[in-house]
Amino acid sequence: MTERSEVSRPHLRLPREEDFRAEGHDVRVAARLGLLLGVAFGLCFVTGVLSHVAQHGSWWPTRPVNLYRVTQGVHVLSGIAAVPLLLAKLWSVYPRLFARPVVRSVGHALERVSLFVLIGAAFFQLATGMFNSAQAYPWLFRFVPTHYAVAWVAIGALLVHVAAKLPKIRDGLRRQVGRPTPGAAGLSRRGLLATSGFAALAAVVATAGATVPWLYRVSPLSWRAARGPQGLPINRSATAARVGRVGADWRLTVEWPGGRRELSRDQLAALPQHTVRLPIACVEGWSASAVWTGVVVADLLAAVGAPTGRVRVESLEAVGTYRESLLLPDHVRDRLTLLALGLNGEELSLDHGYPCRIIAATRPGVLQTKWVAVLRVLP
Ligand SMILES: Nc1nc2c(c(=O)[nH]1)N[C@H]1C(S)=C(S)[C@@H](COP(=O)(O)O)O[C@H]1N2
Ligand SMILES: [Mo]
Repeated sequence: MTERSEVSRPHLRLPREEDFRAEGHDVRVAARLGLLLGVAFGLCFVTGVLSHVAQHGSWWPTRPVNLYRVTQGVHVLSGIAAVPLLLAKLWSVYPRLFARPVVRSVGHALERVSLFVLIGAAFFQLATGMFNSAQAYPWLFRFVPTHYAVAWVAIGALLVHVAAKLPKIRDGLRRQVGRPTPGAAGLSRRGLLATSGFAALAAVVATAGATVPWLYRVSPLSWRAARGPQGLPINRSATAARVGRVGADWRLTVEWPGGRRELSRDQLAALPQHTVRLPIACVEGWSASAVWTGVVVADLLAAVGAPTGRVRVESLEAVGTYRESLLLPDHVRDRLTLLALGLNGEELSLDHGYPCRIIAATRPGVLQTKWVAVLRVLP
C-alpha cells in the first residue's frame, strides 16, 4: 500500500481585480487617458471622413490650397498618437477583466461585448492605417473600403462606450490625480499619465516631418518624405506602373460629347504656360510643395472648343487603382488646375508623370494623375 505524499503545491487561481495594486489602475488615470484617446480618435475619424469625401465625394472645396495636406496630416498623426494612448489605457483598465461576476445584467453584458468590438476595431484601424502609410500593407483585403467601413464600427462602439461610462468618466475627471500613495508599487498616477502623453508626443514628432517641412530633420520615421528626383518624393514609379518610354508619337486626346481633338506635346507646350506652387498631399500622410508649370485645364478645354463640366482623366498606365481620376466642375474651372509639363523648373521626369500630369489645389495625391493620355469631358 502506497502512502500519498503531502506535497505542498503553489495555490493556483485566477487573479482578482483587487490583486492589481499599481496606482495606474485607477479611474482618474483611465478617464484622463480615455479623454486624450477620445480626442485622437475623434480627430482621426472626422479627418478620415473628409478624406473619403475628397476622394469619392461629388464636391470638395478648391481652397485653401493646403486643405487636404492639413486634414490628412492630422488624420495620420492623430492615428499615430492614439497607439501609445490606447496601449496605456488598456493597461490601466485590464484588471477589470478579472472582476467577478463576469456578467451582472443584460445591459452589463452588452456593454462588455461592445467594448471588445471597440478594442478590436481600434486595433484594426491603427494597424491597417500604419502599415498602409508605411507602404508595407500585407493583407489581402483592400485597404480603403475596409478601413472606411471599420471606422464607422469603431466610432459607433466608442459612442456606446462613452455613453455607458459617462458617470464614471465624470467622476474620474472631476477627482484630482493627487500625490503618489507612500509605499505604492509601480509608476504613480501622474507618472503614468506623463509617460503616456510623452510617448504620444514623441511618436507624433518622430513622424510629423513627413508633412511638416521644418520637422523633417528631427523626424527619424518620416522617410516617406525623402526627396526623389526633381526635389519631390515618388509614390509609384513609372517602372512600378509599367509605363515605358513615351515616344514622340504620344498624343493627348481631349474628348467631349460631340467632339475630339488630339494634341502633341509640342502643341501643349505652345499654349500659354502658367506656374503655380502646389503641394502633393498623399493619403498616406506625406506631403510636399513644388512648383509646377503647364497649361490651365480650363484654358485647354476652351482652346479646343470643349465644354466645361466634370472631366475624367485617364492615364497611359494600363492597370492600377489610380490610373483614372475625376476632376469635379469646381476644380475644372479653377485657375490652379494644371496639366503640368514641368516641375521645379525642369521638364517633368518620367517618374513624376511625363509627358504630363494633373496637379490641382486640395486634391488628394491619388487624384493627381500622372502620365495623362485622355481628358474626357463627361456629359
Ligand atoms: N497614373 C497614376 N498616377 C498617380 C498614381 C498612380 O499610381 N498612377 N499615384 C498617385 C499618388 S498615390 C500620389 S501620392 C502622387 C504622387 O506623385 P509623385 O510620385 O510625382 O510625387 O501621384 C499620383 N498619381
Ligand atoms: Mo498617394
